[in-house]
Amino acid sequence: MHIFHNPVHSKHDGRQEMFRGKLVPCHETPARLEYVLDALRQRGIGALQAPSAADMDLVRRVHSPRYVDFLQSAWADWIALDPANADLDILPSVWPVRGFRHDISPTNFAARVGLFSFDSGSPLTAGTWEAATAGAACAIDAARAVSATGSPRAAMALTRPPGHHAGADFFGGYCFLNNAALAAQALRDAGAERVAVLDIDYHHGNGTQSIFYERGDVLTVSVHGDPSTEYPFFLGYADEAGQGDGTGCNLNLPLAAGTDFATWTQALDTGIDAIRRFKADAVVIALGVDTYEGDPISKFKLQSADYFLVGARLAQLGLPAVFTMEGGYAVAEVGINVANVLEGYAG
Ligand code: SP5
Ligand code: ZN
Repeated sequence: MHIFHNPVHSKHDGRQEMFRGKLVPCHETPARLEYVLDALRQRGIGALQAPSAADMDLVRRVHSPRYVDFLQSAWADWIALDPANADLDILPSVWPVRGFRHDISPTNFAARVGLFSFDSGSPLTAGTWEAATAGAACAIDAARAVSATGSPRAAMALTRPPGHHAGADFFGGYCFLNNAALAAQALRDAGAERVAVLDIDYHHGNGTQSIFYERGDVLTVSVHGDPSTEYPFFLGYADEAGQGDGTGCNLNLPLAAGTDFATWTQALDTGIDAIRRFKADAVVIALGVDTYEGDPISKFKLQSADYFLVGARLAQLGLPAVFTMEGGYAVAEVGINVANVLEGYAG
């Protein structure tokens, strides 16, 4: 398997995230990816390579140009507010909700941060743009690698920050550019007529769902913690089936907090069946390992050995596949669990 790893991921290194009135240390840290790289190297899994430059035209088709411009200049704009801001990360503190306008972009930078985000748990830092665009490049390169004739049938974008919570024009949930959506669009552009995104992170892939919600060419499937109690709370319910051309092309499989592997894997099989019925030509797997029993912010009960079986089940789809790296916060075990998925996948 070709693994495109982000060589500048550690430039995104948030100091703190807001949680219930307190600033707490970030869960989404550079160490997470280092553990995965170490595990893959130790076990001889995959061929690691750096990505080429990101195709910004593709990024600007999946995300809105004004959001991409916002992200690119955010740090400079933040410093322009006050040079002392260099020692602080950007966190939003005001948002346009129901009844507010979304069609304007206020001059005030702090307001614009709120226009393009949905939580205060996702610090935007000096190196976020560089890290996120290199991650987008990993996703696009991985998609193009599996699309090319005679090339590997599976590839991975091993990157952070993760992507599945990022929408066309918003960041949140530690995500800025939607790597899974970029991979799906790159697969479409390379000739796959129908693409499925299978999201197995603990949290609902709200960004990916919203990007493709009205499209019939991309099926989005997500298995996740029930949003009535679990983040991101405001999307991910079972009755969200897609709209317009996308009607019937979104499948949410929410599961109660506390779900174990036996029940989780039944939902995975339901998702896999839907992808088969959709007759997808290729699949993107948004791989979060925050389904692990030891994850500090999540509540499923998968054990490390279960991830071999997850990989094996995904391989049974028999489709060209792009894996993107999403969540997983039990830092030392993230490497073991991702390596187990890939080993199970390879058979
Ligand atoms: C990519 C991804 O997995 N994003 C998840 C974002 C979750 N953000 C909310 C985290 C809330 C942390 N709660 C800590 C509770 C500790 N008891
Ligand atoms: Zn997650």
